[in-house]
Amino acid sequence: MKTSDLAQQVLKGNHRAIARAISLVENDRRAAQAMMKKIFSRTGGSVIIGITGSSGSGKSTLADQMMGLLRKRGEKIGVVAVDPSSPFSGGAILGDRIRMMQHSVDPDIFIRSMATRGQLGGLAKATGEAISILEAAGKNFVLVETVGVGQDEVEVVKLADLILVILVPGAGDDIQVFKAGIMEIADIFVLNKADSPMTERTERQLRAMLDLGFGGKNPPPVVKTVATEGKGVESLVDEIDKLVKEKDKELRESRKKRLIPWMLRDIISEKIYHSITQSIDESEFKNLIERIHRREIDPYTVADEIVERLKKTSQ
Ligand SMILES: Nc1nc2c(ncn2[C@@H]2O[C@H](COP(=O)(O)OP(=O)(O)OP(=O)(O)O)[C@@H](O)[C@H]2O)c(=O)[nH]1
Ligand SMILES: [Mg+2]
Repeated sequence: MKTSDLAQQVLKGNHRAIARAISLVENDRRAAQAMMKKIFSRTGGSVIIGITGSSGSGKSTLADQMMGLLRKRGEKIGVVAVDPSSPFSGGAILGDRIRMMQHSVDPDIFIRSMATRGQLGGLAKATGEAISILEAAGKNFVLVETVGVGQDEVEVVKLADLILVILVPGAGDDIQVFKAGIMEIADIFVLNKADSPMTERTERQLRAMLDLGFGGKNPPPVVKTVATEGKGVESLVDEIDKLVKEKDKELRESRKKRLIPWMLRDIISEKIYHSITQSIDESEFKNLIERIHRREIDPYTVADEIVERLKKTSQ
């Protein structure tokens, strides 16, 4: 399919086209850019909800329940599940983890998993573009599920308009979430698995921590849920609605705007990188590496020369 046809189909909300477009973003940067150009004007209109928390905390189960409620309202939903540890993309392995979602067969819900591309920032870029594709495809809500550990993952979560941090009663490894700097960017705390006897204790600790951390300012709301039974999910969706309506209109705008310089820089450096790799052929590159290795020349001079040559050819 030509990129312009693909873009057309994405804009119509065709799920197969969305899937192909996301694969393009993951695997073929040049084609992806051509397509993104065609859909960009239709992006930026959805509510992006980041769902983060340690592995097994119930993110997928919760997302599934939220989808159920949002669907009843007639919302169209996209879900991106991000897996930083898996070298596979396209959902081969991660698919198992999200297959439990009962809504994966709903024609108005698109679910996709994405894995890291191995380079810092690569995951955030691909995820950001996947979100844009879902926005252009007319999804009102895009849920982004991520375990939230590691720099790359924190970047992914920052793509969201609204961030839910999922904690579970008595779990020591929630400290990981603290470390990653996720706590500071939470808009809503969800204490899931509230059917556990440890719930009250953890809730007390969490509220105490928030009172300290926010020094008098309103800390983010804490919502208790039992995702497996759907308990508390309605309150959670209410809180989300409230945030989206009130304080968040402005906040969302500024968050979205903050992403633009980041995105633009990224696209420019990608283009420059591409022209550099095009301007030297493989054998010359190998030769330069050999010479640097023998200390006949230094990499700084080589880099200067290549950039100079690039400037000349582009004039
Ligand atoms: N008791 C109880 N179990 C729950 C609750 N929510 C989820 N679970 C169970 O916890 C397990 C993990 O749930 P998932 O939704 O897969 O958790 P996740 O955070 O998406 O996990 P990863 O994607 O692997 O990081 C499953 O067996 C769920 O059935 C809850 O509120 N109470
Ligand atoms: Mg999951």
